[in-house]
Amino acid sequence: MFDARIKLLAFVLICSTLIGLTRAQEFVANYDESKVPDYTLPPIIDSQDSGESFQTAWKLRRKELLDTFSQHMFGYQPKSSFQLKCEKLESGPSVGGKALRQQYRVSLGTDAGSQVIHLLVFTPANSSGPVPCFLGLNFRGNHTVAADPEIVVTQSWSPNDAKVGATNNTASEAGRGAASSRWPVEMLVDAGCGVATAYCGDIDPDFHDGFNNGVHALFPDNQPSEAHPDRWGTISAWAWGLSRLLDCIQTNVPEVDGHRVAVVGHSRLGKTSLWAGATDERFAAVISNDSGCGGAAISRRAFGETVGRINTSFPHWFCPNFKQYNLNEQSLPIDQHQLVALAAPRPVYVASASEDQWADPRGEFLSAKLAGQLYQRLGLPPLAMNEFPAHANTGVVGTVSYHLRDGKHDINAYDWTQYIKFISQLK
Ligand code: GTR
Repeated sequence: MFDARIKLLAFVLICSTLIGLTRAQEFVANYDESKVPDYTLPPIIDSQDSGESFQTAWKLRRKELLDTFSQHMFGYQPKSSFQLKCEKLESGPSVGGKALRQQYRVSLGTDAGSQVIHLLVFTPANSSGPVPCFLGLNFRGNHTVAADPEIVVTQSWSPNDAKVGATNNTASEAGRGAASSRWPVEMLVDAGCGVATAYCGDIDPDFHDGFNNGVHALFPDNQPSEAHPDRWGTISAWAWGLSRLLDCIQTNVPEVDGHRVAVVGHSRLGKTSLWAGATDERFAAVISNDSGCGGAAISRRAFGETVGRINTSFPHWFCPNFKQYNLNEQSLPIDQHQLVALAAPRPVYVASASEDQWADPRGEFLSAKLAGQLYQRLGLPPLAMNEFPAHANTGVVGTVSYHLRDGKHDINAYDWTQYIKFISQLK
């Protein structure tokens, strides 16, 4: 009897140590370049053609890559129909009269339910015609983007965050303007650009509830499950939401040139902007800021945040199929240079920050560089930078753009200054 108990105890101890070791392995981030594993990247394209036939080959390959990214990583977006209504809630002067502020209510509906996204748009007050515009999601609600008291405080589920005065999963007035350093509206309108944004949580709340809430609820047939491990996770849902915002902008916002909208995002929302740009070619340009693992960083480098870690911390971001690649990046049928390449032939921007090792700046740079080789074969300029920059605040702005900003994981005036140069190439 005593012996059996000891055996059982030993068994339990061994099992928990093994589980613990596996977890620990997942959670220890490598920051040592010499420990990056050897890897072989899947090609962006195999075709040896040139000229017109290469353009055709890329169109076909693009479809194939989109399908593989959908199936193994982000999850397929719904194919069934839905209704969309875009109503203007209000408009007025903002930023001391320099900007026109507009707020729209974007209502989505299916037989299964409805969902409302609030869209906030700033355009220069004195523009003589439609302007190029940045469109990106924000982390904590439109009211955090600028201190303007007219901006609607989000009613959607909010993560508790003292910095923006959100408690009991509810946003509050205290958050007004809390993220304004990330959204330099005055600088953007002064440069002749528009900027449009919506709260990501209006589209899909950023927590794992088994894919029942947010826009997931509108499409029960497209819900990720054991039977359907290739259906949209939250990042794919956010990207789909960005396309719905573009629907609204293109049809209802004459101050914005709907053919010069650059999709932009920071961090998890930078992963989202890359996927939105890949799935929706109406976005005229694509910008990912510090997007890291699951964004622009090469997964096979397993530097900083890894596939296993991201799938453990954020089990709802990607489709269930992506979990097969936890601690198994070398088996991925895709890698992130191909995601950056999915923007081609449209201008694409990858940006990193020097202290943001978690997001693997060098891996982000490599993706931009490799994607640039595809652009070159399409007859466009490649990334005009061969090596990872030796110093921060170095970059190139062109069809394929990259910069390494000095400092932390963030999006700030330095980044936006480059994005203004970048968007100005859209004609
Ligand atoms: C981190 C996550 C990153 C990045 C970041 C963010 O916790 O590990 O992948 O997305 O959040 O969105 O700020």
